[in-house]
Amino acid sequence: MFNAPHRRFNPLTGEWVLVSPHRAKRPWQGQVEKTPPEYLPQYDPTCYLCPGNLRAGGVQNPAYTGTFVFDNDFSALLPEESDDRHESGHPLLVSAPERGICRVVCFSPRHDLTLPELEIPTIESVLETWTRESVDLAARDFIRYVQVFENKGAVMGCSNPHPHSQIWSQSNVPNEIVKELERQTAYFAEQGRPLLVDYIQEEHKRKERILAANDHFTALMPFWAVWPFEVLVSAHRPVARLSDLTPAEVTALAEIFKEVTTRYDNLFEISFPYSMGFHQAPADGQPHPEWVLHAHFYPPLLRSATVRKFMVGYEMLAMPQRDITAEIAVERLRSLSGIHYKQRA
Ligand code: H2U
Ligand code: ZN
Repeated sequence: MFNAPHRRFNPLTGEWVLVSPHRAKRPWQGQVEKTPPEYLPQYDPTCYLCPGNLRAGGVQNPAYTGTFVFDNDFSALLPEESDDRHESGHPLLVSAPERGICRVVCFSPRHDLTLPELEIPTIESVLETWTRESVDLAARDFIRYVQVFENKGAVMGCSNPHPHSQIWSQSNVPNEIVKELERQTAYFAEQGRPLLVDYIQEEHKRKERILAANDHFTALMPFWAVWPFEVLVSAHRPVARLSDLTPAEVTALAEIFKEVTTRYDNLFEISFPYSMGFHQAPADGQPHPEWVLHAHFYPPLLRSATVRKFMVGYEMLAMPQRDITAEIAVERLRSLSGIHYKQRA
């Protein structure tokens, strides 16, 4: 049991988090306000993402029945090479061109069903769609990295409740992946084993931070978690990319996703907001034996459906900080039912 202020090291990024457990001695007392349940229709005629509807850019969606993928109408990146070059001539004014392709992936035609409410085969089809799109994008000669992610909930800036995710692929490896690549490469060179394979094995020995596990995947609250209910979902073997998963691993991953997101929703009996995304090895055609496919879930909520953690003040200026330890927070999630609250009602 950690009782005193301390730092924890994130071996994936090389960064530290400050933990202040003494500030959270009785973290779960006091009023926990319940928010009224949100009712969404199965089909919403005003939704940009529902089948058959017009999107914001004026394109009509097909009457899709499974997952549905389209190029983002407002892409942050563009595939065309540009001659808009800026050579400042000064080492303190550096820019570089960036090309890419952004897509949107709807999970299903149903406007009202989020990941935990989908059946396992439907979650598998979402995973298969992310995989197929990742392969398709990685095959472009100018793409070096494919980021699959879901922004869920208005509090995370998600623009539409229709369950969907995004894929941004780009010509350079982005910051977080650069850090993880450096750290995993260095660990593999020193130890001869992938960092996350060792980490997951160690966590299974200690059993303090495991949330859910099956033969192929583990969901846990990492020792170095920053967000109150942060979860890491990791493969058990060095799978470099989504496309390296076997069919059994896809099913196992779908089951873990359903379990993690069900417990999240059950925590405050709301559709739990988060940003979630996969970290795959860069799309550089290399084998990457050091890399272990994983997903990070970063939920913003702290104490209730309405009390969120803000990364402000000391955290913006110095380093991330948390009160409640990962060990206590994961116990909260572990103690919840594995059956979604809407299915129990
Ligand atoms: P959010 O995860 O932020 O809700 O993203 C939804 C994306 O969908 C956003 O990037 C795109 C937005 O550009 N979009 C379209 O491409 N067409 C639309 O008609 C609506 C939203
Ligand atoms: Zn919809």
